[in-house]
Amino acid sequence: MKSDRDYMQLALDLAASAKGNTNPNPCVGAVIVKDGVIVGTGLHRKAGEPHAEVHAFQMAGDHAEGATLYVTLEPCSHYGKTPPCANLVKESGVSRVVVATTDPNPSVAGRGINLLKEAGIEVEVGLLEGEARKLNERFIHNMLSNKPFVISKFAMTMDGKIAAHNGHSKWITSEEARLHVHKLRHEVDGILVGVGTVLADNPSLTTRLPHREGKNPIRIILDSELKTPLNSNVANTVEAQTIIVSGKDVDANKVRQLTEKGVQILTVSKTEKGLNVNETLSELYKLGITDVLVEGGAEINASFLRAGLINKVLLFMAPKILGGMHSKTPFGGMDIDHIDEALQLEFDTVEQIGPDLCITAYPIGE
Ligand code: AOF
Ligand code: ZN
Repeated sequence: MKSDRDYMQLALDLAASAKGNTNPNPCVGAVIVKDGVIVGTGLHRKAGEPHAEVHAFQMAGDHAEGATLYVTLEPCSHYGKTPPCANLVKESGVSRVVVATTDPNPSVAGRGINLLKEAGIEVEVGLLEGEARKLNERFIHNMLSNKPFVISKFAMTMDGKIAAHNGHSKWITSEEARLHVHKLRHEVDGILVGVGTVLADNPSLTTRLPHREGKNPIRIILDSELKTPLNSNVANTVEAQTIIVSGKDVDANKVRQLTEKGVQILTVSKTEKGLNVNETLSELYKLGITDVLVEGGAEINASFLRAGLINKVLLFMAPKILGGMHSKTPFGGMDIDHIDEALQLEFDTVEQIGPDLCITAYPIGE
């Protein structure tokens, strides 16, 4: 006999299978069970398409009468691109609804659950809530902050170096670890680097997966003075879109030349430390970018650290020791006097990828 937990786990697995495809929407899965038999399953595949519940009820048909619905996110109560799922649930005849977590969308935020309860349906909230919230960490952050979810990613040696003193860095981590990063690029809306990285490495910042076509994130270059070369890979927008974030007082001619190449220029205010990263994120969110992989360099990493804008850290650690006082480390910025001023995080997962470790951590309080 399967338990509530098993069915909710199935709903979560269904939801997770669309990870990276549903932006800006959350990943949601639904399972309908009648007398121990799964009569309907569904997931939200893509923004604009039907919600998870719609697919599940379509499959279940009349079998939904008296059944239990397991759904990973509170059924919606609003008219978005699609009509409210709560109405569908009420009309379906299910007698019990098990919800993993509430919907942080201000247009829903508990209203979906209330509608069901008012209709006399038994509703339970909180089963596998931790997993459900983690699956939609990006969506939850978007709804609460109106900013993209920021993942700070870096690769370093065991002694914390990202390059030799002369900048040589190819490669610190293994091919397996680098492939993992490409899978991640496929899942995010944006990938962000500073112009220093463009000038030093001329990266293409595209998704390269061996056996399937990857989705390219939008390339975002923080470049206060518009130094990105016209012949750089990121200025070639045939493969992927590029947004250059600059100050407001830049050369109009360069703006025109880059724009002609298809690059979008976003101007933001400056602080004494460079471009205003907080404003940058708000503007990127307005452009529909819901998450951003920040891939350095050290000063860009430091500006996100200083502004308290890192939501998740992804560290790839190679079993190598480089040594040296002048080899680069992942975060630049000002020297700090006291260890208590460090950003406090908690480790979440550790995974071995080829010879390397991939460690994820969240700032405490996130
Ligand atoms: C659900 N089930 O499968 C999803 C939900 O524009 P729309 O109509 O697609 O609405 C998007 C919002 O609906 C999204 O922001 C979130 O609040 C909720 N997503 N709700 O009941 C689903 N994907
Ligand atoms: Zn819905």
